[in-house]
Amino acid sequence: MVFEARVDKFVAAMEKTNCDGVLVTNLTNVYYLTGFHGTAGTVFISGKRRLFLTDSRYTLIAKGVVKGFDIVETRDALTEIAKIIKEDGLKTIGFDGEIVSYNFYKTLETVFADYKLVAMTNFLENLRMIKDNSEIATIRQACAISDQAFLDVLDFIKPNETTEIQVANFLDFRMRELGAQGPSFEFIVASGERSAMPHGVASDKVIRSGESLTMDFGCYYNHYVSDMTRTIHIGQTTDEEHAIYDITLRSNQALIDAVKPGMTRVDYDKVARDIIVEAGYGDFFTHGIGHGIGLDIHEIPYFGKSQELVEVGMAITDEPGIYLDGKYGVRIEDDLVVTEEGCQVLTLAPKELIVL
Ligand SMILES: [Mn+2]
Repeated sequence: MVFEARVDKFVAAMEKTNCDGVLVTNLTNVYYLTGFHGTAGTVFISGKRRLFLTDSRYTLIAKGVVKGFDIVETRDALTEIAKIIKEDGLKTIGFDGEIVSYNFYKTLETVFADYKLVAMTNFLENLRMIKDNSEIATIRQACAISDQAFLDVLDFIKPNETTEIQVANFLDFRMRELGAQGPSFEFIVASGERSAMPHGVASDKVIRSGESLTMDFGCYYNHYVSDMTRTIHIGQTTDEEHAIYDITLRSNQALIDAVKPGMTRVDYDKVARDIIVEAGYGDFFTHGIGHGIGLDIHEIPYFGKSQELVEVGMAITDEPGIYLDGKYGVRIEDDLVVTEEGCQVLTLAPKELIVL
């Protein structure tokens, strides 16, 4: 089964570290390892132990879902773990590195005072970065839901009437109707001058004829996200607007054409950025080209500076944009999965300039 295979990978990776036990408290990572979805779940894995700890609210759920672990009911998981492993002879314990609070760390130091503690930066995240076939199929379905919602919102928008928030709510509701669990982040719906803000979240502004409209949205489907952006125009368009759109689309497509395993992550950014720089708008593409997606809307890999490589099984975004302050902005974002041959595009909604 998929979760058992992940635990095996986890143990193999743990054996390459100097930790003889690892504590997992990030609930997304807990889900990845066990299939448990809830607000209280802690995993501890060592050579000898597979512990899953939760409180009484979740014991029944855990017994149904979590396989291959001893399920322990407690409201104080850390103390319970320390008690259980007392005689195991462990020396060094790793913990989920980047997401713990200072208070939590102080508690760790107290409860595990007899051990050396090691922050495991990106330990689980590195495993999560390469998606298996079932994960890719799930992300593909999340993207299909977003594609359909995009087509449907085109009929919903009434120029000079509909507000950005109404568009965001429509997208959210429509995706839920199509099987989504909910939105994967707070949608960016930015019209007119607001579209020059790369992250202009939906406001109560009315979308007017003659404006551009950027919609950056996505959903959770069976725990996995989609993340897509389309920019459309309402009513009259100018030649400049067409030109800016065309440059952004060429940048997005150039990257799709170039992606292959083994390219560096800095090149992944550069392929798309070069198109915009050569067109004279390099200063107006003010953010990174993309990020990993999966159980989280933003996860590794990130691009830009890293000489690390693009690998088969990564699910990543391709989202160039051009933002002209005081005028408008354009962003086109697709989700891709890296294959042996190159990549597959998971978001299939049309990208030619749509003018309503
Ligand atoms: Mn994105």
